[in-house]
Amino acid sequence: MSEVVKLFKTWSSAFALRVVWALQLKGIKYECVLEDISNKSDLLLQYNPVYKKVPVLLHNGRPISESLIILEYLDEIWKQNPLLPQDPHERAMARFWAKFGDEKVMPSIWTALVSEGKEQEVALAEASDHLQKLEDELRGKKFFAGDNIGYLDIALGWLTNLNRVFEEICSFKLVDGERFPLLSAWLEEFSDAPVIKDCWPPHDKLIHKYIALRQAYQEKSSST
Ligand SMILES: N[C@@H](CCC(=O)N[C@@H](CS)C(=O)NCC(=O)O)C(=O)O
Ligand SMILES: *[C@@H]1O[C@H](CO)[C@@H](O)[C@H](O)[C@H]1NC(C)=O
Repeated sequence: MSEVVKLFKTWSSAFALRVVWALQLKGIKYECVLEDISNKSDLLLQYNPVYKKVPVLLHNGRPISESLIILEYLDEIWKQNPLLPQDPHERAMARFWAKFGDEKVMPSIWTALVSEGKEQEVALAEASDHLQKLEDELRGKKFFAGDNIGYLDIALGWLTNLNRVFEEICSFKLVDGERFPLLSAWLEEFSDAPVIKDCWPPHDKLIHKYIALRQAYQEKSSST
C-alpha cells in the first residue's frame, strides 16, 4: 500500500515539531508543506476549518488536526517504535501530564517569558510549581516514558527550546539545575537525542521572534 503523508507546519511551531519528531522516530516518509501563519493557505483553512492552525497531518488525503491527537493517530497506524505505553494506566497518565503541560505549564512559562515586573514574578512562581510536578514525574527515569523517548517526552519537548530562549532573553535560568536536577538532565538528554537534535528551528530566528512577541505584549499591556 502506498502511503502519502503530508505535514502542514510553520518554521517555528512547537506543536508541529511534535509531529515531526514522531514521524522521524517512527521512520515514516512524509512531505512538509510550509505555512505562513499571517497568510494561511486555502488548503490549511480547508483541512483545519475549526481551528485554522498548524499542525495538520494529511494521511492519504484525509486531514487530522491537533498535535497530541496526531501523535496518537501515528501510533495507531504505524506500530514501530511505540510512543504511548502499553499499560492502560500508564497510558492514561501520559495523556494526563501532556494535558497538564499544555494547559498549565505552557501558559505560565509563556507569560513569564513575555511579561515583566510583578506579572512576571507571579507567572514564574506558578511555572516553578508546575515544573516541580514534572520533576517528581521523572524520579527514577531517564525520559518521561522510561528508557526511551515516548509520547510525553515529545509532548513536553517544547520546554527545551523555551528554556533556552528564556535564558537568553531574560538572563536567568527557568529550569535551574539545583532546583530541578532531573528536569535539567532530561532537557539535555532530550535535546541531544538522535532525531530530536536535528529538528530544532534556527535558534537566532527563534530568539528574534520571542523578542518581538515580548515587545508586542508589553506595548499592549502598557496601553491598557
Ligand atoms: N492545540 C494545538 C495548537 C496549535 C497551534 O497553536 N498552532 C499555532 C502555531 S504554533 C497556529 O497555527 N496558530 C495560528 C493561529 O492561531 O491563527 C495543537 O496542539 O496542535
Ligand atoms: C499570501 O500567499 C499567497 C500564496 O499562498 C501569495 O500569492 C501572496 O503573495 C501572499 N501574500 C502576502 C501578503 O504575503
